[in-house]
Amino acid sequence: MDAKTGKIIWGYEGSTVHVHGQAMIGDFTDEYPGIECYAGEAKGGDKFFLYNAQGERLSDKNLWGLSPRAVWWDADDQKEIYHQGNIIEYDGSEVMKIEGKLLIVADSKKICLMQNHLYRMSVADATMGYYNSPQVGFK
Ligand SMILES: [Ca+2]
Repeated sequence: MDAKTGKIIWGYEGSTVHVHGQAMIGDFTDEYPGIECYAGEAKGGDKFFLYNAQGERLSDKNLWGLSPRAVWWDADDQKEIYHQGNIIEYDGSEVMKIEGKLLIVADSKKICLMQNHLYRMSVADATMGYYNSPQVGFK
């Protein structure tokens, strides 16, 4: 959607039953500029959707279930995917299985996420209803 005009730029043209509210967005690969977005159907639907920012459908497969989480894990510019206790790269390779507490020192720095207005507002929003991963206003 064009944020300035409200005009729909691209979307899924087919019918759906119930697209699950726990979709996931993030920049997972530099193969496509910008963010990718992923969602799946629940409650009798069986479709899955993975799109790039240009509206090209990259997959119709169930890649990460209905509630994957986008996370910055290894301090590079792309996010990784948290799914069922595992950190996974976009290409499906496993980064790590999460067991107990971890301390990982990054070799790059980002600003404190709570200093980013969009992220701070997303955290506030996430505490008021269905949880969705906070996003930042920068890449
Ligand atoms: Ca990308």
